[in-house]
Amino acid sequence: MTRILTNITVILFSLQTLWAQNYDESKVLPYKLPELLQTQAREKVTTIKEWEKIRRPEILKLFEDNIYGQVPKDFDQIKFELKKEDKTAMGGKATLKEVGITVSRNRKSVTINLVMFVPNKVKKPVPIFLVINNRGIRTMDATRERKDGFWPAEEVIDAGYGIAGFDVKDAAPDNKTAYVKGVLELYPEQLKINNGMGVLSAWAWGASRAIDYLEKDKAVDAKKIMTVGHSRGGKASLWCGAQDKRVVIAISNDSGESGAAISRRNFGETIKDILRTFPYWFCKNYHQYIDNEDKLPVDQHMLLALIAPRGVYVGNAAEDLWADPKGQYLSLVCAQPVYGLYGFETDLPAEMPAVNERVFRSHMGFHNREGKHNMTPYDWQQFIAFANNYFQKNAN
Ligand code: GTR
Repeated sequence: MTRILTNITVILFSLQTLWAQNYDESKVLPYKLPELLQTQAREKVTTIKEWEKIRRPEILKLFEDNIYGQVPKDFDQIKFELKKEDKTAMGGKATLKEVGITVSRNRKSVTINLVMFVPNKVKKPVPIFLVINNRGIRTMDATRERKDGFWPAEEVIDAGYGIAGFDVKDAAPDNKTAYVKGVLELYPEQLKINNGMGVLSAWAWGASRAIDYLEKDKAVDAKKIMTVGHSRGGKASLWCGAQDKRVVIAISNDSGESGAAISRRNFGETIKDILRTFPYWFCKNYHQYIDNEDKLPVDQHMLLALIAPRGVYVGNAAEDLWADPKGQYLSLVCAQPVYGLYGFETDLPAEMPAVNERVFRSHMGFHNREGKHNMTPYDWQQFIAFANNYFQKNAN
């Protein structure tokens, strides 16, 4: 009986959320984005130096203090353990490595388990995609008996890239109460402050520790490490790319609210919706902006701008209106002035490209594929094409 009642409550609650949602473009209210190129002291930013020395650190701190919480950098020790290596994986075309990355601080430790494949028939170290994986270890089967389009390792290897990934739960379980069991055990003081590490910060931290390993692996080109994430993982991928300058391209897929989508646009998921279900993803201060987006000192275009002068990619699915593909496209368009400071291409069309038509510029890319919320081989084909284009245009 209680179960039935609970189920009814959940259904009513979901229906209420659905009804309350705006999916009508004509009902999008006008909004004003915070100034990207103006410092808190109201000085205009016109040079790379002013951006890098003043405005960029200001914006980074605003995201930390108001949305995601801190990403602590200090720890006592990091150890890499090669748990398994198979040079004959995928019928001989790739090498599999399974690496335990153990980080300790204050006598507590956490282990991030990395699964990776690198192609064998290559002369140089390879660029690699690092997936912040919210779909579980089963999507990254090391034996390759089970293949999953979410992590299409064979296709990535055939394209000449490496692919790696870790299950986000190694860094922080995706659960309202259990999220503290992981990285947060190393940094318990973070739980006591209003701008303390939320789960997205813990996942971004995990990705940075994976990069600590990848930088040391001779098979990997340390200057060509890309983060990839879907949805909540996409939010973490962008946040990681915003802070960790070793990420050469930050790729997000269907990242939506508090990812690539403009929060001030009342379309699809809102801050109120996301905090209702996932308060533990963010720092406590984010609650101030429920139904109060205009007070946010940043918006998500500024997160994308933090990734400059490196590459940023925003993938979408046309039926995933909850994640507001148009709001994600506008975010890219509005991040362009920072790319302009570096003299890069800033001529993204004002209108979002048609479904299945991608748009690539030297440092920014976007697509909106037909279909539903998911990360598919089609999305991966676009990531690979964008990476090919990026490395060709920005050869070092
Ligand atoms: C939804 C959440 C989105 C997105 C998604 C996912 O329920 O509201 O922001 O993160 O989950 O990760 O699949």
